Amino acid sequence: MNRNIATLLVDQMENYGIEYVFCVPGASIDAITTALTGRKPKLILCRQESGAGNAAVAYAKKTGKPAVVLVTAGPGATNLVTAVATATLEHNPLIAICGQMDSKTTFKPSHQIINAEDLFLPVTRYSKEVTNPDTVSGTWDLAFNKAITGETGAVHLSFAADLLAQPTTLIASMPQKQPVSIAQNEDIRTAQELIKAAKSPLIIVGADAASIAVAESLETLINNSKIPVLSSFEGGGMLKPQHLPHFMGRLGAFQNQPCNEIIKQADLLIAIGYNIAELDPIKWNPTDKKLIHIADYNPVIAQGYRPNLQLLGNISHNLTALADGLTYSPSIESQALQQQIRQQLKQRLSEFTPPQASMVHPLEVIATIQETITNDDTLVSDVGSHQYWLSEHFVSHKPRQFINSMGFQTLGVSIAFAVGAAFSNQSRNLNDAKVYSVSGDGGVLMCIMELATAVEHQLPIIHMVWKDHSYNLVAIQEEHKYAETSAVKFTHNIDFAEMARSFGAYGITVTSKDQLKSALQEAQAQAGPVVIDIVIDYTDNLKSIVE
Ligand SMILES: Cc1ncc(C[n+]2csc(CCOP(=O)(O)OP(=O)(O)O)c2C)c(N)n1
Ligand SMILES: [Mg+2]
Repeated sequence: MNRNIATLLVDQMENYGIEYVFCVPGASIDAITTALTGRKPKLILCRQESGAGNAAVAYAKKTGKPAVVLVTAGPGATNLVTAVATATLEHNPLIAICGQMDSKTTFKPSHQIINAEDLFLPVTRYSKEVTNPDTVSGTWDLAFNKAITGETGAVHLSFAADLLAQPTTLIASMPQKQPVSIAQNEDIRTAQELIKAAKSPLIIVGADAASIAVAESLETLINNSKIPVLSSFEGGGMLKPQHLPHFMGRLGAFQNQPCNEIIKQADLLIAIGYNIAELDPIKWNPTDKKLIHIADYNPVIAQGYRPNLQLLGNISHNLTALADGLTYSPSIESQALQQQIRQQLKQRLSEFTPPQASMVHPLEVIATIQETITNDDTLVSDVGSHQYWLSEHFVSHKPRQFINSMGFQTLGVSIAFAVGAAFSNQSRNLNDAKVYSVSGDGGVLMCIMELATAVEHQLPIIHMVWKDHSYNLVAIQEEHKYAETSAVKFTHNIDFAEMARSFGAYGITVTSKDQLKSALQEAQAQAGPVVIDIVIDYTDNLKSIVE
């Protein structure tokens, strides 16, 4: 086949180390799918653009690297918008490539036309329809660098079908070395002085810090300072087991967590890689306490987040510098409070209303997952009440072991996230790693199509549907606000195990904790995906999550 602009684009992907192209095809991009044949980036055929997009989001959450999501013009592009917005708000790098209709027909009310550049503008770091062959490589370079630097996020490029088909002799560019910035020594010293002057400092770790490199430097900082640590929903897994005495749990969205007391008493907050989209800082810092911001970018300044000092640049490097030579211990009162909170965190794992007959309590599911999961495995959560249970109670010692969508809080990500996570394991040769995944009975139907992708690739995904016949997270908030609910109940029972079998996956139904234990063993023995339909008892949700 003749070399054309589509080939040039695939050369760009290959030069930049793109491993996966998650795709739903269409005539406007068939030149690219054709050009991908036999090339390094693996094309993964998905079943809906949101699924393709969310698989790429999960790949980025797991690896810190962008994948390409490739979709067709018009409805392909509009279907992709939510996943792209999720990536951008949650700071996950992603390259969205859309087809466009032939240039002679664009921007008239013609077949499948949409102005994709404008469509993606508010949900990306960069959005461009490329119209000139000479600018293909340069625009790719620019877009890719925007996706991977600073706050990181999604970028969008679209190409008209006739441009993609155009013959070319142009050569693809190579990635350039990125500048690495670090905080000034003077600022590091000021941060050390602020810590030494504090009685009860508190570290809050956010999603942007969740990497192995940062976890290692955080370990040194905690060794040298014994400062207690809280994490956001996406910033977990950062402490080793020996540092658990300093782990105060995760920030809940409803200010009812054991950690709230230590937040109240803190006189210095150290926010490390905190993405304010996860939980508005006004919820944990309404009185604007002393704050140190440690991240790779300047924060948006607003009530609750007015840093007295910013340590900008490479987080891991700056934390190591901060820990260097620092000897500090929080006040006796602060240490006593740490112990008290640890006690409460432990206690609440066993203090719950026993489940009704033929039902399982969320904490029983979490305890069973906790017993089963190994270090290289991933746990994915969808959005809903199950997400709060998992985020607040599942303990992990590996960054990004637990992934979920908390910034955009996109319902219906789980199975696509599980697919993306499973491919990220393949690319890192983690061939025995399983992906455990949880959704509600609402969200699962927003991503079930990607179970077909998981079956086709025989991905080792164990997906648990927590069936309560409602959109529970909405229901409990309505109950709290109005003492009644509306628009949240499902009246028809869906047999998710049977549904899984019809996809070619393995299906199991579970109505007790013991059954779940053996179901997980049975599931582990399968080569491909498994769906476990769990009848869940949500009696404790209102009390545990909201009140
Ligand atoms: C795309 C999208 N639509 C709607 C919502 C609002 N929402 C958040 S949680 C939720 C209910 C989830 O129900 P389910 O999946 O059954 O989980 P459960 O809360 O019952 O555990 C809804 C509708 C959202 N966050 N995202
Ligand atoms: Mg539900």
